[in-house]
Formats: sequence, structure tokens, C-alpha cells
Amino acid sequence: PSTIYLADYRPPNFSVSHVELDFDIHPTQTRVVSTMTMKRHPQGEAIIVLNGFELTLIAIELNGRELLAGEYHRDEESLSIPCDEFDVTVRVITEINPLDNKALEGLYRSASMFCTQCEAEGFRRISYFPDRPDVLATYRVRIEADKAECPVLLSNGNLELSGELDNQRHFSVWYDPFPKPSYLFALVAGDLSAQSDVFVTASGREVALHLYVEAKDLDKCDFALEALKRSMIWDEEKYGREYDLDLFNIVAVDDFNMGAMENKSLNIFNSSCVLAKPETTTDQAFQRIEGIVAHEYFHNWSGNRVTCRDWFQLSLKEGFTVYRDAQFSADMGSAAVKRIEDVALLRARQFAEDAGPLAHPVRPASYIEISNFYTLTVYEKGAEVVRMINTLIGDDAFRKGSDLYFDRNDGTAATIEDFIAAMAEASGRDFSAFMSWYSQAGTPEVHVTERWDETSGFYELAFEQRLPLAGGRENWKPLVIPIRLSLLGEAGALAIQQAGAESADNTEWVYELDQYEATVKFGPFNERPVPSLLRDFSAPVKLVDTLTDEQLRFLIARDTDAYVRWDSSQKLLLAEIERAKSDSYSLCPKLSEALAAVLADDAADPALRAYSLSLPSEALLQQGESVDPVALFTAKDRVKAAIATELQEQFRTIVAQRVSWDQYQPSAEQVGQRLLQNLALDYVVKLGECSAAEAQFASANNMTDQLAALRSLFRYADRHPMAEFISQWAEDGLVLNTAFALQASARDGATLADIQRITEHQAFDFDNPNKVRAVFGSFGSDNTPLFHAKDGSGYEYLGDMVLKIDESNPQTASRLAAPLTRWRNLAPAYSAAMKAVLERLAGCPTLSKDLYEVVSKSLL
Ligand code: HT7
Ligand code: ZN
Repeated sequence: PSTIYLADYRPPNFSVSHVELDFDIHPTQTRVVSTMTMKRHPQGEAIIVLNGFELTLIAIELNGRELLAGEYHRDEESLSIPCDEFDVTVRVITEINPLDNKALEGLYRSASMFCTQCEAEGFRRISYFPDRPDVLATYRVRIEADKAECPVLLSNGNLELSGELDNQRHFSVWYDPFPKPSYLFALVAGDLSAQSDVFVTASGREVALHLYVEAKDLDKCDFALEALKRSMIWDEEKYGREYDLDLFNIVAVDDFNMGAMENKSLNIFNSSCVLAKPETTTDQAFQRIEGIVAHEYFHNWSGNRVTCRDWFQLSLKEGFTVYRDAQFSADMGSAAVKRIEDVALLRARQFAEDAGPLAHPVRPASYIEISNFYTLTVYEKGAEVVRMINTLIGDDAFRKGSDLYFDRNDGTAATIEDFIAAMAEASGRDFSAFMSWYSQAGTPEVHVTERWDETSGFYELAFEQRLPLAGGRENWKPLVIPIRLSLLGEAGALAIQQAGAESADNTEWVYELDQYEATVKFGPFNERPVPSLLRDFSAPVKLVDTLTDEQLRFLIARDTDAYVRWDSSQKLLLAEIERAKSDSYSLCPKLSEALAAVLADDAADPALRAYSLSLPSEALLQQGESVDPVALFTAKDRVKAAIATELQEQFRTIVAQRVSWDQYQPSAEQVGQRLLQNLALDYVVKLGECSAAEAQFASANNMTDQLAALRSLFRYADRHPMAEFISQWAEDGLVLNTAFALQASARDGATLADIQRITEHQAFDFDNPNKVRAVFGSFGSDNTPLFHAKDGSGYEYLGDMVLKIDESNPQTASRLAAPLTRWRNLAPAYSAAMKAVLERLAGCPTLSKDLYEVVSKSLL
């Protein structure tokens, strides 16, 4: 497979201003007629290049004349027509087979409906077209299908016409007035029911909202529709962005490769990311749904009205939109809790990606398969980069910059430079040094050392930035790193006499580290301060400090920044897990005291208390060199048992005094309380006391509490109600997925045969990405003992499953392969066994482009 380079970008020879698409839908033989109005670019070559993949070509016409075989050239992925005219009409007739399409790109069948997924390069599986984001056209789409099988026919834009036809068929015609790239095209045809609502925009326009689902799911629509309306108001108020059509549709689909897709006015959602009700949906899923509904809606401006020039600019729309959805979620619930959850994800998973064989900059310089670049780096680190811009220029200039960016680039395909230019102009700041965040891969380290001069009272912080992945300084430029900081004394934060110190009382300051090394002097003070650094996680870096355990405990108890408090407890817990590798381990009494104090602090947010007592994830633990995952798993288990024993009375009290609500709400208050109660329950079950969990499992009125009880019992108890749970929810595919995921995660005494058995359940389906991810995704990341079995059997098993899935769904297969790529940072015994599996995969002649890229780069 060939590599595509950013440096090779050229505008298209011909653009398309308008396309008429005609779909005659039949399950195995759908005919697509596409009529494109095209214009040659003044500097474009005299050749029309169209992309196409796995299409049956029936005919092709240029300006109304059918072309003969010798008048165009066709290969596996494209069709080109020599043409020296400037204004042309090209008509292409193709046939496709939706029923056979298990890759879930292009037009495919999911349960009883037909639907599309075109980002990034799915449209080329529907028709020959310049399938690239810088070709923007208006679309008119006619859909014809069997009326009984597909009573609902949808596409982008407004419904222009619909009617009956012979042979029990019917049709509808849709027109989208907003020029868009092909990746935003969508079509849905099926037997769907809708829940509807209306939103009135700030300027008084009525927008009809419809959420289309299978009839059985109509009772799971309320939450997403409410979340959509909250998002619409928020985007008007926070960013001045109003919705621009009279109709906004969402469709829930069971078979979907990712979470959701922002197609213009016809968002398509993985059903797991939109359907919700308290009995079947956990708090975390409710929050994820709200965030994803908002994310896709926000794309209407950051992605659709202003799109990307090429796929290297992906973070232009994704980083900015993730930042926007994070701001929204922070405003809807607790900002501190949302920030800690996002940082935990970034550090556990994006930092690992950034240190592994597939590390790439926020704007990659090359790719083989673009689907492999919908990554935590492009999305989450990209969002952190936007957050830093906001931090550096302040809220007012950021809003001005965003307005300018939207106004200036509306209706065009833009670059990251366009975004930065708007921010620079609005703020008057020079962003040239900042741009390295987009081009340098790897997580920067910021090393900090303190110097305290008791006699003079001056206090210094010496900073040094490093980029380990890049090697020596000659290979990389210093980044601009905003470090939000305070200095804490016995009576609270000290006043910092730095120019520009931010808060009204001068107690917080954003220091911009923009050199390899720099020292900052503070004071004089009457007491030695304790530094509170990187407050609110002001930059996506690893802070390497020399703070003592005592200073960390001081921060846990006294800092006003929730992130620093949480981070300090995580640092102590990580160190504790290291110590617990020794057989003679016992819990550090001072840590135990600090944790007890957090747990007892009834004035603090329960969610923050719960997170401070949650042990670091496996993904975080397994970063570093020569890692022994099983030894770390055992050590973590020891720390868990020790905390359970030391704080048992407090945990029992929380469990005994459990608060429950008749009226379930996924509100910050209720979610936080359940988080803390279920954390306490987990520690109690770890002690071997199961009765409270058994009672909670049986009587819970919501999925959060029922699943939490099941999870603790499944992990730690001899008897667990997994079978009851599966039979209780046999009719609900989404709940079964959570059961499958739990079954595939670590449990004492489980064997590979237990994992194999999950795939024999009648509801399991190798063609459904949610099911496959539930089992094999969970196995690869949440089942350390079996996946990292010393004999390599776990690696072999995941390798076999990835190969099997790759035959039908390359996108899903290459994502599932991620845990197999980390061999280099494992201890030798593990590393050799994992590498052997990768080499076996690499030797497979039929690998998809997607999997080939992941496997070959991992072995480099
Ligand atoms: N923009 C969407 C990306 C997406 C996608 C990418 C590759 C393959 C399948 C896909 N489904 C959706 C989702 C988003 O970020 O909003
Ligand atoms: Zn997105």
C-alpha cells in the first residue's frame, strides 16, 4: 500500500458545484446514478480524477455522450477521464451490494435498514466521485425503495418531494442547499419510528427535530432529544452559532464503526451513543451520550460549514469540536469532575499512543489509511492544543478569534493555519512558536526543581522541557507550554508578584515556558511555599517534579485546584503500587490517613472523593520501560486489598447510609453520589462482604447501581449473578454488550475458554462492531492476567480474532489490534511473545490496508 504525504497536497483538477444522485435501492443490487456539474480549476490539469472502490461500473457519460472503454482509464481505486474542457457534466451509473457490505463504509444494511457512512473515504464505495474534502457541492438526492421494507427515506437537507410508484415502491427527493464534501453525504432507508420535537432558534426560526429508531427503542429517545436542545442553545450562547436548516434528523443504527457521524442535518449514531433510559443505561453512558450528541451537533459549524481542506487537517474539526463539547459538558455538570475524567483518559490512553509505535503529531505528515488517524492524539490532544490557545489569549479574544474563523472561512475547506490566523488576529499574539504543537509527536516532559533560600525568602522554580520521543534537542523545537501555578502557604495561596498574575488577588499565574530551560524567581516570602503546578492540567505534558510525599499530602488536603488534589493522590497511589510489588508490602500509614481524610470530607464533591480513591488504570500503569503487566496487576490488587482493610469502617458506613432517589436523574449531584457509594461497595466486596452488593443488584432501580453491584461481585466474589443478569436483559442488545465486556475482563480463575464461550452466545455477532469491541476490546485492555499470559496464548488469541475480523471489517480490526502494538515497552518475556504474533500477522498476504499499516509500523 502507498503512503500519502501532506507535502504532496495539490488542489483538485476539477471541482463539483452540484450533484444529482439517484438511488434505486435493492438489498443486493442498488443502482446509483450520479450526475455531476464540474468545473476545471484554472491551474488544473486536463484530466478528471474520480475515486471509486468495489463498484460495478455500468456506464459513464461526458456531456451527455457515453464514453467507450478506451476513453477513460480505470484501476482498483480510481477512474480518470482526459478532458480539456472547463465546464462539463459527468454522469456515472454504478451498482453496489449493500447486503454484502460488512466493512460498514459506504451504503450498507444494518438490521432492517439501509444506511451510509462516508467519512473519511466511504463515498467512493457508493459512486465514482472526487472523494476528497476540498470538493464542495450542493446535493439533490432521489431515493426509491420498497415501501413496506423502507417506509422512511432520508437524506441531507430539506424534503422537496415524495410519492408513490408502481410495484409497492415509493420515492423521496432531498435537496441540501449548503455545499458540502462527499464525506458528509448521508442516506437512510428503513422501517423506523421517530420521536420528534421542535427547537426555536435565537432568531425565532423553528427547527423540527426527529430521532429515528427501531420501534422497540422509542422509550429510549427522551434524553438525546433534550441533550440536542441543550446543545443548540449552548452553541448560540457560547459561540454565537445558530442552526441553519429547518430540519435536524438523528438516526440510531446498531452496526456502526465509531460513535456517531455529523452528516449535514442527518446525523447517524451508533445506537449505544444515543439510546438511553435509566433502567438500561449507566450514568457514564448518559454523560457520554450527552457529550456525543453535542459533539456531532457542534460539527454543524466546526466541520460542516467550515470543513477541512485535506485529511491531514482532521484535528481542525475534531480537536476544536472536542474542545467545544468538553466546555459544554463542563457547563452542564461539574467542570472539575469533567476535567479530571478527560485528563485521566488522556494520560492513560493518549500518552500511551504518543509513546508507542503509532505515535504521530496532532497534524500527521503522512498516512497509509486515514481511518487509522481518528486517534486520541488527533481528537484529545488536538482539543488540549485548542484549550491552550484559549488559556494563552483569554476568553474574550478566543471568542473573537472563533467568530472571525467562522465568518472568514464559512462555506470553504480550511487548514489549521486558517484557524490559527484568526486566533492570532483576534488576540494580536504571534503563534509561530506555538505551531510546533501541531507538528511534533510525543508527550513533552516538563522537569521542575525547586530552590528555596531560607535567609532571603526567595523561591525559585527551574523548568526544563524535554521531548523524549524526538531524541536530542537538535531534532525538535521548544514548545510554548502554559503552566498555571500557585504557591501555597500555611494560610492559603501566597500573592505572586509576577506581571500578569491572573486572579484578582495575584495568587494564580499562567507561566509560559517557551525555552528548553528557564528559571522563575518568586518572593520574598516568610515561609517556604508548596508549589501547585499545572493547575487544571493547563498543558498536555508529563510534569516530573521532586515533590515529597509530605508536600503531595499537603496539596491533597489544602489545594483549591481539584485537578492538583486528584493528581497528587494519583502520584502517591502510583508510588504505592510500585512498593506493593514486594511480598512484604503494607499500606503506608500516612497515605492511609490522607485517603481517610478525603473520604471523610463531606463538604467535598463526592465524585472528586471517589476519583481520589480510585486506583490508576492498567493503561496508565503499563507505561514506561520493561513493564511487567502481571506484576503490576498483582501489586495493584494488593494496594486495593490494603486500602479496603484500612478504611473498612468508612466504606461500610457509606454503603450502609446509601442514598437512593425515587426519581433517577443523571445529574452531577446524583452521579457523584452513586460514584462514591459504588466505589465504597467495591471495596467492601473486595473484603469478602457480599450481602450489600447482592441486595443492591436485586433491588436497583437503575443500571448504574445494578451493574456496579454485578461488577464487584463478578470480580471478587465466588458467586456472582452474571447468568441472572444476562437472562434479565436477554432482549436488550446494548445491555448484553456491557455484560459481554464485563465477562471478558479480568476475573480470578478465568480461562481463555471462558472468553471463547462469550462468542458462542446467541446474541454475539462477529459482524457487529459493538459486540466485537465489547469482547475483544475488553479482553485486550481490561484482562491483564489472560491477555498477558506468560505462554503468549492471550496474544495469539487476540491476533487470531483480529485477523478474522479484518476479513470483513478492516477499520474495526485495526483498532482492536492496538493492544498488540505495545511490545517494545514490555519486559522481555512478554515482548518476544507479542512481537511473534505481530510478525505472524505481518506475514499474512490478505491483510487490509488498515491492519497492514498498524502491524507494519508497530514492527519498525
Ligand atoms: N467525524 C466522525 C468520524 C467518523 C468516522 C471516521 C472513520 C470511520 C468511521 C467513522 N464514523 C464516524 C465522528 C466524529 O468525530 O464526530
Ligand atoms: Zn467529531
